[in-house]
Amino acid sequence: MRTLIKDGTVLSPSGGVRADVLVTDERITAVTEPGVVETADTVLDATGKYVLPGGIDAHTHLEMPFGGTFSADTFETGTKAAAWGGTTTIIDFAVQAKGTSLLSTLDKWHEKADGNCAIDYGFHMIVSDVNDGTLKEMETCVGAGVSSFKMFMAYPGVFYSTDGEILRAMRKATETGAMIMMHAENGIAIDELVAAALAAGHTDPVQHGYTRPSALEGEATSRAITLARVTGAPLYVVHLSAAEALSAVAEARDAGQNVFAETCPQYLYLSIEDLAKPGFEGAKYVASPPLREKRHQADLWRGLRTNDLSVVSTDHCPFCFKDQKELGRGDFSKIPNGMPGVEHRMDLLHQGVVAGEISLGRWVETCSTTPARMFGLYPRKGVLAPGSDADIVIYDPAARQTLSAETHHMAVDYSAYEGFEIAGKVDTVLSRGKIVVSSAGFTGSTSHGNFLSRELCQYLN
Ligand code: DUC
Ligand code: ZN
Ligand code: ZN
Ligand code: ZN
Repeated sequence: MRTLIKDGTVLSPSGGVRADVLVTDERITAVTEPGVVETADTVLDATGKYVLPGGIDAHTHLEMPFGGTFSADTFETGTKAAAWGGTTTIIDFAVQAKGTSLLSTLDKWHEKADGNCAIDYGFHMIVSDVNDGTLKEMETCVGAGVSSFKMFMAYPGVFYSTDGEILRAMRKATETGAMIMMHAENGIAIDELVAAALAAGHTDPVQHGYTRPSALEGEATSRAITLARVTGAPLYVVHLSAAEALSAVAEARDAGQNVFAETCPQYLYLSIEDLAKPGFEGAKYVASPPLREKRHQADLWRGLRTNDLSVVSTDHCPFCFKDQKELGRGDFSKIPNGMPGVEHRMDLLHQGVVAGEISLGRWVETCSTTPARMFGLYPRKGVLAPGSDADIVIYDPAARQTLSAETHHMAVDYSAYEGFEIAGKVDTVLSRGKIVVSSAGFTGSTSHGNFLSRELCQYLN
């Protein structure tokens, strides 16, 4: 079965060229000058459109347990929504509960995901219980294709690890070549600020932002970088939101340390003003780290241009406004932490291209090529080249759309981007050669996605 995508502008980190892409079964078999291959079983005309490697969202939480509830998207609904938005790979987080093993956690996540994904998927592992057994199991995880481990400097009593525990896990990461991913917020200090706010009767959603100041993200990021330097471990700072944290990352990178960071669309486009919306509306925007003052946004865009921010992921972690965010009415600290976004990352970052914040090349690089290399999936994913999986997005920059909960495909009852006008829209999506989204709608299947056993990060000095 051959599919020819002809007359489009093929994008890569170095920009765009007019080219045709030939797909044979699940792989790309040729990228040629226009017209070289004359016909195929299916011919897709991409005139006036971009042809790019499918998006890779390296940070999602599907069916994630949180305080007695679960994030609202299942692997089925979440991966379908991702496909609608031009994302053809996700890396989701398996969550170790305290007192359980990493390998039983991994089994559990395979049970949830296997056979239920519309696109290919991998896992990171959240380590919340550092002990000799866990450290040993990290090696087995790496062998099983789970080569990155998230730790938390926030949430004391739940996911939090002490500096000593982080140090031990980092040593193991150095030994195995695995990546340590860090939620860098000073949770000990934050918990004091939260308790003080509640004691003073401050219960509204905006308090979530006030009690998690950007300085405490900067402090934790610097500390994580220091621990990584002492141990030699590669470090990837997840969901970076604050200028102070970005400065720390930039300084470490300038010094040649293996430190990387991602940001998320919500930190580029939304702010604490959304958290401060009247009534309980702000609960829709509760995520950690919190939405910041607008002044941080220009720094984050600059970080994307300079590669101090290498990746854009969504931290997709949706909770319904009506029945889940409600848990925190009257106590902001009980609002489930997370926002929906897996469907809109490619569109929102394309807006950054339209606005002149980033180039077309950086759009593809931060949303596909770099996540593939960062997490050991390249060149199978993240590039349109012979031999690569035919995960391909045809994107129409001339189309227009308005984001809304009425039309999105995520299983959540609100949109964080309600009413946003977007220049550009996904036209057609192929996952391993199969057309899964087109003008005919979703034509994939939720048993199509394969588990991706990942190699190590491909950027280490
Ligand atoms: N961190 C995440 O990465 N996702 C959801 C909540 C959190 O604290
Ligand atoms: Zn986090
Ligand atoms: Zn997350
Ligand atoms: Zn719901």
